[in-house]
Amino acid sequence: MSKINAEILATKIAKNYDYALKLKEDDIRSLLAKIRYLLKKQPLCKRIKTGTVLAVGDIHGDFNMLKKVITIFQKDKQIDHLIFLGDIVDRGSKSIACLNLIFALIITQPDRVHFLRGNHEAITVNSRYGFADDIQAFGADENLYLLFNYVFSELSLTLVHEEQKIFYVHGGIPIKPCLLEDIDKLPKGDMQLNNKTIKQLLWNDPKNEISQYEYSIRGEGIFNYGLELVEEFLKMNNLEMIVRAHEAFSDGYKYFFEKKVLSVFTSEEYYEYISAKIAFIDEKRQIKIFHPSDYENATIR
Ligand SMILES: [Mn+2]
Repeated sequence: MSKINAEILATKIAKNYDYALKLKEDDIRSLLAKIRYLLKKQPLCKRIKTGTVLAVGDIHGDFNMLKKVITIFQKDKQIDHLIFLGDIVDRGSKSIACLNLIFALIITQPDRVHFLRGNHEAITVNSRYGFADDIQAFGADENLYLLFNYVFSELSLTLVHEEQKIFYVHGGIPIKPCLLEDIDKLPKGDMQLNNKTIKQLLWNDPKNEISQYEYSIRGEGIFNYGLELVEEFLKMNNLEMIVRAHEAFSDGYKYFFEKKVLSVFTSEEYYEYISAKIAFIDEKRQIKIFHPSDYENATIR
């Protein structure tokens, strides 16, 4: 274990977000050791019983947007849970700082801050889209890069909010309908997304024009899912809705299947044509969707 106290470091970052930009390799290793310890105890399908949620889509290294989101979460006493739907790294300029900040929040408020795994939290993807280069530019070696990816492989894949009856996930549902208990039985530590179900939870997309499923142009083992498949999954798990991320719509969000699926996207740095959005969802599934700079004008959508 590192000599640096992760709790003290996390508290410092939670008070001054920009401190996440200044961490040394030993600081990062200390945060990672603590996070690894916390994640070991977490199931792959996390459950929360009640409380309001702020749902955040892909961040992709957009540190300024992440700071806006976290400022809202810290200020507004109405928000109980902050759920990151994955894809924190790659594409944008500050993947490492984004992770430092999110990890610090998890360490200081483990019951309120949730980080679900995205398809970019996998070594097969982040070796190619920026994160591996960021680690190299930071001056760290392969070992730190592997440690990050090991931690990613321990992240929860999904979260179920029992009162809202909402299933939170990065991509969506697998084509073979599964129970929440089946998700808990999936293997932890799958760094390369070798498991077919894990890959589909993180990669699949909803598509209005189909009812069951079809192959996706994204690649092998990835599918688009339709309304019938969604309804079957929701029914067998006593759920009402899916909230996911993974797709960059220009409005920053999109509903599918008469609002049974909501997609949100929260990164702008790499995507000039996108207006980032986050979603505030109360216990009764009333949803406000807004830009992180425009919280005052948040409206029900
Ligand atoms: Mn994605």
